[in-house]
Amino acid sequence: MIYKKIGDIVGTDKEVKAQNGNWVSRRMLLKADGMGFSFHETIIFPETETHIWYKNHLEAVYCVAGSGELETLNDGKKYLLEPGVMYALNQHDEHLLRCFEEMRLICVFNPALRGDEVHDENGVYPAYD
Ligand code: 9YT
Repeated sequence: MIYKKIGDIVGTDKEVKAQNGNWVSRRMLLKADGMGFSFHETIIFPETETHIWYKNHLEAVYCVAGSGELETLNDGKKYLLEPGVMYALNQHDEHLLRCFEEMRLICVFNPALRGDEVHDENGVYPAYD
């Protein structure tokens, strides 16, 4: 049984900050936990735009607070992000994530992240598996 509180993560090496300052990710379950996925709380800061392209991962995201917009780059479609919305990047969709009001997102990655990943210049996390 694994039991954690967000306060156990904040301020540790499992709280990872984006190099561009756009987000902070609190990684509550990681590869080492052996669940087959990782589970994060991500805070996205207002008035930011982040280029993301998870070529090596699938990600599902559930918005619990704040507001923003996701634009998929292959077709220019825009999706409103607000509490109660879930999106899944089932086709490794390259996108822009814009934040209007600070967002609190619950994110799941398959395969699980190792824990130290930050986006490269193309918004990609490396494949360690
Ligand atoms: C929504 C999203 O992918 N934001 C970037 C951070 C990522 N969720 C993470 O590493 O937790």
